[in-house]
Amino acid sequence: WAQDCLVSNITVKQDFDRMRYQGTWYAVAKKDPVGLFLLDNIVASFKVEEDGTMTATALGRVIILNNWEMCANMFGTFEDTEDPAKFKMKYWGAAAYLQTGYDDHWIIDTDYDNYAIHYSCRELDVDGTCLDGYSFIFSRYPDGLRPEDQRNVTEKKQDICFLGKYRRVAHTGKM
Ligand code: ODT
Repeated sequence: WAQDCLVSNITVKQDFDRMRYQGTWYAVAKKDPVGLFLLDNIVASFKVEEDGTMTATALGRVIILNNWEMCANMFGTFEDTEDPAKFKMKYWGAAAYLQTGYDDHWIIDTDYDNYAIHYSCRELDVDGTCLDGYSFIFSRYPDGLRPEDQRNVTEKKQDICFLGKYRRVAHTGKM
């Protein structure tokens, strides 16, 4: 079995349930995109609004402009697609100098109660692989994944062709 790393072949969570996904998720690992933005102490909180739209806020330490370090307060709304686990995320910051954007937002896998694997490819290469993308490994607990979830998460990192490209995201509690 040879892995082709085509973005179009990446599988996502079956029957994704946005209601169960709500609440707080701690980023414990991240594969950065080109022009990385969120550094560490990244906490995302998802919510389903009354009309069914999924929204989220994210806090995290960022470096903006010339080494200005600060805590970013970010907002996102998620547009549905025909796949319940694939969204388009429109995002912006509480302050104008923070990053704005419109990214793919795929939930590769989650058990809702412990771990989640997020994926976003920003730029496709001519061969259909991902030229620039990022991914978050989320845990319901700030100190990391449960040992019993680690094997599955490693498998999924490989499935999305990002294995070996993650760094640990620290939660120092100092923000
Ligand atoms: O950090 C980077 O280098 C790229 C990521 C920038 C997107 C941050 C926008 C967050 C908007 C609020 C939504 C929170 C949901 C977070 C879930 C996964 C990460 C996009």
